[in-house]
Amino acid sequence: VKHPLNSKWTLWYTKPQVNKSEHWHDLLKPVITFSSVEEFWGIYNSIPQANQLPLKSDYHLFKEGIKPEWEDEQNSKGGKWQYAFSNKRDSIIDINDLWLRGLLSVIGETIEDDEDEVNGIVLNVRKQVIRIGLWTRDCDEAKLTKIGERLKKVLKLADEQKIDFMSHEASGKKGAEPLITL
Ligand code: M7G
Repeated sequence: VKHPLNSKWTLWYTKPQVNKSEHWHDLLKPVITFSSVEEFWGIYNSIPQANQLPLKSDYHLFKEGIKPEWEDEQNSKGGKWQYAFSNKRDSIIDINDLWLRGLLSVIGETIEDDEDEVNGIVLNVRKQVIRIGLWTRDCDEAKLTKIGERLKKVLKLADEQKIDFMSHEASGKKGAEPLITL
């Protein structure tokens, strides 16, 4: 028996850039699409854990049909709630556990009510930081605040561990300030 998910989800992977001639679009590839709880666990158990990923790589889990790119028309008016874990400051945080809780909240669609506002979730593995970003469809402040509050609970963040929301449009600009901080 398979337990169907409400939506189909595609896992994407960005491999690290080895030389400057490789572009974003060459490095980002869909891995697999799934639509049940059992398929999710099968995939989760057969891919590298968050803490096993190489530096400069990303995981992206997005609704089927939405590319994990700003340019996708379902992302272009939205943005992301993001938390950046510093390897030094947050060394006690279990990133595997955190990423798994993020994944489950997205495929279970428990972060939002019936709003279809969450497009996907992203893990960026970088030298100094690991970032988790929850991508939304719009920049509606009332909806975003609710989503951000739930994300903090899902990630078990303390009050002083701040998450920022930035629209994709603003992210591209130098010195842009987050729209909301929670
Ligand atoms: P990043 O992975 O968000 O942060 O973006 P990083 O600087 O810590 O690695 C790295 C680079 O990847 C950006 O400067 C872009 O060149 C490229 N990139 C990332 N994203 C999410 C996109 C995207 O959605 N579209 C395009 N065209 N390029 C992107």
